[in-house]
Formats: sequence, structure tokens, C-alpha cells
Amino acid sequence: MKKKQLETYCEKTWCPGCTNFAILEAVKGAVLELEKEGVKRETLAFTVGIGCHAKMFDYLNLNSFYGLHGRALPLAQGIKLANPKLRVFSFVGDGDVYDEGISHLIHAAKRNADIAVFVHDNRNFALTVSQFTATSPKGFKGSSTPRGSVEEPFNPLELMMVSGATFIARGYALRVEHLKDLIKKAILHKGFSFLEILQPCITFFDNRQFYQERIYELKGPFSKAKAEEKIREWDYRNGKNKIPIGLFYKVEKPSFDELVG
Ligand SMILES: Cc1ncc(C[n+]2csc(CCOP(=O)(O)OP(=O)(O)O)c2C)c(N)n1
Repeated sequence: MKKKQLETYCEKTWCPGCTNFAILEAVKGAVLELEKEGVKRETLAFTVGIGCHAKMFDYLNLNSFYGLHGRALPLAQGIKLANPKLRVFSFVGDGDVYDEGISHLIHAAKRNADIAVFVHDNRNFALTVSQFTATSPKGFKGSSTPRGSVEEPFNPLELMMVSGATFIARGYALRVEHLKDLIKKAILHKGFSFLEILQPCITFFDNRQFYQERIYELKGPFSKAKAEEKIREWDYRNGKNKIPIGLFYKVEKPSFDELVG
């Protein structure tokens, strides 16, 4: 398959310079490589929430389903149960999956649903012009918190570890090759794959410099104890610590569709 065949006729309406363009490139690269390795495009399907991230539906020519806000994951799990031969993944936003649809995220991880979740974490509700989310830093100034958010963010990787995710990784939108590898690994993993993608929002929260000064690549996966230590190295609050990216944790366990078979 040629890269062009993964494109659609839709005009791209992301902001100029949006880091979603980089994520889309990484995804296309991953799909092309998977196809070379024998994974046919017909066997891939994805769902999206609502938001800037969700336009992946408009721009990526694969089997797909546009969900409701926060509801991409039940859709993905339904598709997987109906046709277990498919490899199913979801593109979701931080507002989408850490706020509106957080219960679906926790339960999909808990039951080890065989889907991959790609979180475009720009640390705000971007499409609706910048309300704070669960990963916005304290003091974040947006349209719902003009004087600065008073809440501390949480660390979604920590939440995924206690919820039972069997694949936990973090990538950076602007390290496209590295991200492409993580996306491939997440799609190939049998079980619940969680990939948090740190994504500067050029329009509402441009933290490129912050990330670029702190991000470094891990050589994981690690044991559970070591993965937990690495996951806590940066807790989304502390501006001083380095930020590890890569695969933290991976373990094989029966997936939900196998168990209910
Ligand atoms: C139930 C519901 N509430 C609110 C909205 C309005 N809404 C549409 S997009 C959006 C923001 C999406 O933010 P996020 O999930 O972080 O994705 P991003 O746009 O940042 O990629 C909101 C609040 C909606 N569509 N449905």
C-alpha cells in the first residue's frame, strides 16, 4: 500500500503547525510498516471521540467510526467483540478520556480489552477553545479558568497501572519516528494498550520548550516495580524533573474477548 492511499479527500482544518499533523504522520508510518509485516489494512479499525484529535477520522483512510465525546472506547470494544480478528484502536483527547469518558478508560484497562488507546494529550479541551482538563497544570489559564486552575493534574500512567493496563507507554508528538514505533507496538500488543502522547497545543498551550528540555527516551519495558518508579519520575506537576518517554510496562494476560470467547 502507498502512503497516498491512507489519505482522504478532506481538507485539513487543524491550526497551521498543529502537532496533530505529526501524530497523523506517525500513524501512517506505523500502518505502512505493519502492512509490510503482513498486517492488512482491512484488519485495522479505529474509533475517535470528539475534538481536534477526532479529525483523525476525517484524514485517515481506514475502517473507522466517529464516536460521541468520551465514548470512543466502548465503541472500540464493541467492534472487537463483534469481530475479534480485527485490530482495533482509538484516538482520544485528554478532555475526552481523562474527564468525560474516564470510567470507560478505567474499565477497558481493568478487563484487558484488546484495543489500543492513543491519547492526544494537549492538556486542554482544545476544540472548544481551551477549558482545563485533568492533566492541565495548576495555574493553567484557559477560557473556563481565566484566573488560573486551582487543581493539581493527575498522572494518567499511574492510573493505568492500578487499573490493570497490560501495555503502558508515553510518546511525544514531535518525535515522530519514536512515536511510530510505539504506535506499532501498541497495535500489535494482545490486550489493553495505553499510549499517552504528549502534545503541545500550538494555539492554546504551547509547551514545546518545556518538553524539549526535559524529555528523554527510556529503554523499557521494565518490571512492575521499576515501571512504577519510572512512571512516577514525572507526575505532571513537577516542572523540574526529566520526562521519560517510551514503553514502561508490558505483560501478557488473557484479553477480555478471549475470556468471554
Ligand atoms: C457530551 C459533550 N460535551 C461537550 C461537548 C463539546 N465538546 C466538543 S469537542 C470538546 C473538546 C474536546 O477536547 P479534548 O477531548 O481534550 O480533545 P482536543 O480537542 O483537545 O483534541 C468539547 C468539550 C460535546 N461534543 N459533547
